[in-house]
Amino acid sequence: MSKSLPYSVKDVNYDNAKFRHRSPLKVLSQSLLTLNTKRDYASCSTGKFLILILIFGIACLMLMGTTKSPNDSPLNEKGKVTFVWGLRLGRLLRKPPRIPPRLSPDEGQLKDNTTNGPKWAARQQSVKEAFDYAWSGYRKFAMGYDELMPISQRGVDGLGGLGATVVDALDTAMIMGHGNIVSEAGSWVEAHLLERISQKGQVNLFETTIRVLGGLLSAYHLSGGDHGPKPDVYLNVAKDLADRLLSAFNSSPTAVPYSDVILRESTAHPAPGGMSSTAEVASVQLEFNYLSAVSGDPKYSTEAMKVLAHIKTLPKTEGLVPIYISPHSGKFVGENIRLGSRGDSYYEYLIKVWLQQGGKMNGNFTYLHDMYTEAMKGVRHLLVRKSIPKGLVFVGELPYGSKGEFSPKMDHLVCFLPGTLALGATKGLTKEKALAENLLSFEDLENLKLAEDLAKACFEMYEVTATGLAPEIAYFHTQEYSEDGLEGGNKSSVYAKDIVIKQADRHNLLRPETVESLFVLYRITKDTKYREQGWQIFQAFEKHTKVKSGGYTSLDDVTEVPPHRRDKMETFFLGETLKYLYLLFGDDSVIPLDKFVFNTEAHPLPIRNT
Ligand code: DMJ
Repeated sequence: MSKSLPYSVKDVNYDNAKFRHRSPLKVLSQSLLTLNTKRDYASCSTGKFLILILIFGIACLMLMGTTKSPNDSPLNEKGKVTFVWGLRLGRLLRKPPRIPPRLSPDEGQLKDNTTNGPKWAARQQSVKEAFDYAWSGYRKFAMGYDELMPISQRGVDGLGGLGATVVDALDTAMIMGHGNIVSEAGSWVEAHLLERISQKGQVNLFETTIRVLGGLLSAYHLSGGDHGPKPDVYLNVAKDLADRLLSAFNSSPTAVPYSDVILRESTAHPAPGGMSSTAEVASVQLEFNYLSAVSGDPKYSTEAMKVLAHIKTLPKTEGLVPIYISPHSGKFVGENIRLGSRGDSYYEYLIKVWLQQGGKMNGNFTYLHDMYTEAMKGVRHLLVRKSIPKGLVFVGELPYGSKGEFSPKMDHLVCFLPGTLALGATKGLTKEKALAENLLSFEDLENLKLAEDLAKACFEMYEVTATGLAPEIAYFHTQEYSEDGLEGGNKSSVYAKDIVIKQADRHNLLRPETVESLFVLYRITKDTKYREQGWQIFQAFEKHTKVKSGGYTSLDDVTEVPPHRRDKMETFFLGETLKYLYLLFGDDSVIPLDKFVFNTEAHPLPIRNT
């Protein structure tokens, strides 16, 4: 058993800076510095002295637990930019330091024979070992590269060269209580990342934000500094990175950022073709908001939230939006509507940003909840169908808009949706509690039902194949659409005829979306079938993707055994897939869903305490 980290499984309403002791005098002097009055401190006039007394009084009140103004939010209903999380007073708003409990999640679970039991503790331990195996392979052959190529036993920089696997894996290691990996990854960040950021060229705004910035911020929040560097190291790197990423917003003539940033120059430009992806521009807000909250600088949140406020004003199809948007005109481009690639996390962030900002307790973000509710209605009306012959509920696409033909194509990426729907329905509470407290509207119940139905289709995408692993894309047989001879290879599957897998779509990239949804649905419904399904998927990963010399690999074709292997371990296998599996088999009090939101790369960020 690894030594536990100073990570709290219960005490989640803190930012890690809160457990670094600061005396009231230091707090006051820091605030004076912030307000640029420190130079007058010794020789102030009576008037200035009274102002200082007043400031001191306010600071004391804040430190005694004064709540934050719900108006301190980046965009109010009228779209006026203000500020998130009470940031005008910056760090003054932090509560006094508290030492969190030091029990690691798995230690807690092994002792717990009631809710979880030794069976799940042992399975969780297997996931932890898999993470160790994945990390060791990466460290051995690819340390400092973005990704491991496990078959060729070398590294590759597919994401701009910021050591993306290191940062993506860091908070997973913290959550698992893997002290040695936290030390290795953390030390690498401290020694190399700032320099890399200042030297590297082109990166994608979205990928860098969700993986690297999100990973750093989550590490900052979760770390107590016992292993690896002090938490402020993560925050300082995050700020430097975000300052450069801001050029994507500042260079664009509209609220829609450019997609690519040249880090060393702090300049940005559009993607080839000029368009940005809707999901990309609308899935950076959780990270930029949290950075503003902890840095005390509103600029990150202000820029990022302008995107959502702008999208609010654009015409939509029953809440659904095309997958491309132009940074030049600020308008959507084309009519292609889908919840798979380029569309997915737009919908995810609508509800998660609303939750992050306090949900119902914070009226300034009601527009996000409204946009989400309308979009999910649109999904149920325009995109949900049933397959034949066995009636799996799936979400298809509208490549030519609502007047064009429906396509029964579903990317594996869409499998984030069951989890998001369930989370949006109960706001992270268990279904039992939400029902008992009468908190579920008609819409919530509909969405919860759809979540469970869709999770079944996602799981069956694994179950129908010979390897037990899902393809990247599946088509569903319907009255209008059928194609023979394209089955997954598991003849005993009841749904073998319902799911069509085309030759070009048979790869598996170790993606997390289905296990992500199984995790959320298990937390919310407490139905153990979701755990059993997750375990089945984990075993298939172990059987078919584990590489002898170290690490795990993507596959070329999930419908044949043994599957032909690709040569890449994606960063999200450590950042997301193994994290969600670990949490699925563990205690509910670890990263509780009513206290944290996971960014779209599974980096947990705390919900604003309203
Ligand atoms: C991750 O980088 C994120 O989850 C993103 O939103 C979608 N794709 C991958 C994982 O599949």
